[in-house]
Amino acid sequence: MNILYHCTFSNQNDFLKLLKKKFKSHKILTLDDNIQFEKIEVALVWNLPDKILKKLKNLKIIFSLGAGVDHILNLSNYKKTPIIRIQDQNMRSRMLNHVLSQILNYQLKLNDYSKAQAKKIWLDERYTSLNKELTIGLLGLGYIGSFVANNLKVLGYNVIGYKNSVNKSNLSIPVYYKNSIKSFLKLSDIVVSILPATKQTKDFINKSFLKNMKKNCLLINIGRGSALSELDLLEHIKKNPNFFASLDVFKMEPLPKSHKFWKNQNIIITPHVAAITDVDSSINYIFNKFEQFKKKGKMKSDVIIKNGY
Ligand code: OXD
Repeated sequence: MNILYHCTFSNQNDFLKLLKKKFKSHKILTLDDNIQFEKIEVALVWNLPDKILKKLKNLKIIFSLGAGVDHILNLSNYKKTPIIRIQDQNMRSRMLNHVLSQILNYQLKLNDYSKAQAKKIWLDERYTSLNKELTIGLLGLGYIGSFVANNLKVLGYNVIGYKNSVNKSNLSIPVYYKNSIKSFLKLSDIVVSILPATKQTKDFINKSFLKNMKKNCLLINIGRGSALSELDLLEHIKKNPNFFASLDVFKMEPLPKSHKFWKNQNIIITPHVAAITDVDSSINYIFNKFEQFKKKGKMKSDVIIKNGY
């Protein structure tokens, strides 16, 4: 089978080498090859150009090389081809580690000591909260969010969740729905957003959302940058000096050098690395799904296209 691979990860070449090994009885092609686009039935992609998608007239299935699928759904030539995204245990373990690192950095006030170290100051001790004294509110309780929630609970944090859709969840935490966002925010000392990029989540974290959060609070955004109104956040921090944010995703990536976030003392920036795609396990995941697809000749999307995630 002819498979197109296109990916903008920094380790895209290592990924390709391992893919070729795993799919040795198939042809893995990249845009550097001389491709007959109409022969491509399967595409493995991260940031595929729209003009290339347009040429794939016989595409039967698209694999997203990350957890998110907005990079596919946003293409104007996307015509409802089934999408399979990576749901990988290693990816969500990494996401949990990232969230935990940001919670602990805030909880233990580690930034105060780093700043003091730069000035050779031996700081007085700082009072720090115990896990059981903190409530972590999670926005987005899908494959990754539910795992993060369950594991934070095991560590003794109070964990609550917020979901827009009222459907079954196998979570052992209190879940707030739809209009109960104010109650959810009122309780949360730390809010973690794992929201996907959809029409409904656009600027969901805006002025009124921020106003309903506690004044001493940490916002962690590891979902999508489109869910946060960046200007509203900057305004909010100006008025609330004990409000902090840890941001891994942005409206524009890479974050432009001129962006005000870079110099804001209350904001920690990481460059969309909270849950990098694990090469070995994700290739195994894709391969297993591909084998199922090959057997049946078709496959149902594991993304609800109309919801956008
Ligand atoms: C993502 C990812 O979807 O990094 O953002 O997998």
